[in-house]
Amino acid sequence: MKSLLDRPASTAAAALTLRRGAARVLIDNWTGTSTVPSRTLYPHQWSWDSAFIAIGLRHLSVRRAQRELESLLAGQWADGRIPHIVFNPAVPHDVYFPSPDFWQSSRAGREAGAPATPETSGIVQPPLHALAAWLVHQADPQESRRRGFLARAYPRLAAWHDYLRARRDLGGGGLAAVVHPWEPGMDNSPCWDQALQRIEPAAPGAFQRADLNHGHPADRPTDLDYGRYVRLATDYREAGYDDRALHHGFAMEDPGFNALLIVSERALAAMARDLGTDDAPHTARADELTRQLVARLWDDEAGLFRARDLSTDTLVDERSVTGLVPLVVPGLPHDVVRRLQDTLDGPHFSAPATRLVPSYDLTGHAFDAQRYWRGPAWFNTAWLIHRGLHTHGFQADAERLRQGFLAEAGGSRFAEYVDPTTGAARGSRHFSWTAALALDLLSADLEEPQP
Ligand code: 9WN
Repeated sequence: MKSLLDRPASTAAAALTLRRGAARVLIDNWTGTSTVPSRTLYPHQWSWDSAFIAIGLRHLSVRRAQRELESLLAGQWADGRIPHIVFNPAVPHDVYFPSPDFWQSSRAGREAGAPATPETSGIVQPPLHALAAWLVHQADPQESRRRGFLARAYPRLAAWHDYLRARRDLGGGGLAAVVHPWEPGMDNSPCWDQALQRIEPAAPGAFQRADLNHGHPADRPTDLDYGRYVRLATDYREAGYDDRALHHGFAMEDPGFNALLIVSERALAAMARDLGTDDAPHTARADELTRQLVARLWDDEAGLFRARDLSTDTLVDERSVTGLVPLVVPGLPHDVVRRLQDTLDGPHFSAPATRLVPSYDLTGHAFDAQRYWRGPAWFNTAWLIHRGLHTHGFQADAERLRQGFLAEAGGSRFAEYVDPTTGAARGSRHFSWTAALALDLLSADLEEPQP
């Protein structure tokens, strides 16, 4: 275990510069109660962003990291769901679409348990929160106990997982389904293309995009994608966000989403042990979810996990980084782990100009080096894969990815993502999770037991 100070002076100086830059981003993007993903493109609080951000913030301020998660939990619904956006009431409605007047959570979601305030969206994002809360706790267990952080967070996070189990097991095999392409966090991945073709888009005049005021059209989802996103969200809203009342037009078992559910279920087990309550139900659920993940989504021929389209009950024939994210799950069968590692190093994901992992198959028919989740390489998925490599003992690969991540995060001014064919920074800069996860990887050799 080396500390920053044990390293050669030039490396230590570079690390300090990077650390300062990352801290600056998180300070600038802090609103007083939480962190916006980007000051321009995303001016509210996002669910899985906040989990990634808290993981990095704990290295700057444990109190602030706790606050980040607690602000998000203030938007939790009584049915347990953690909404994908918690809106800042001070931000004008025309700055981000869809805004609170589209989701109408406090009115349309009242029966399902939406809070009266704050206003939120009605859909969810990947359940990384329990892992984030556990890592924040571990950063300073004494401070956490003094503030009762775990004792307050644990029942809320357990209720969140209960929601996913009770309302989102749409395939009946135990895995959680996502019902909107924004839910897996990889909005316009080619994995959703076929299923989205069955969705009648909302009329173009029925909504006004705000993302193109800041993002380049070549980087963003298309208008047709947005028409379908709006249609699906409108149908959900009109059903009162009640998963029992609506036959979801889009329903997928996503490997990345379920992998994060598993690591978070293990984190709940660790929290339960720490709090002196029964951890066995969480461990049993994590084990069962891991079995179902492999049984329902593993494609042995392709060497990665696939999304399952529940409308057709078939695996989606696309290779996406979401199919590699399950590497983060401890307790995967050994041969699955080895195949994932081979796939990472193979022609579909080994990019010429970045050590990060492209979001979609480099050789795939829909590959687009610039367009969001259709090719660009993202820092959050790289962090998850780094954690997976580390978990399964591939230390040399993990270290290579960590070094690449840190160099590219600093070199890109903490970009949202990079073009995997040129290495060029794309999307917004000073992006919060890029900065937060850089901070975490800078500290990675100073820690950390697995939950
Ligand atoms: C819709 C905030 C979010 C991320 C998602 C990313 C993008 C939103 C958008 O930005 O999605 O939720 O407007 O494009 O796809 O992963 O959480 O950073």
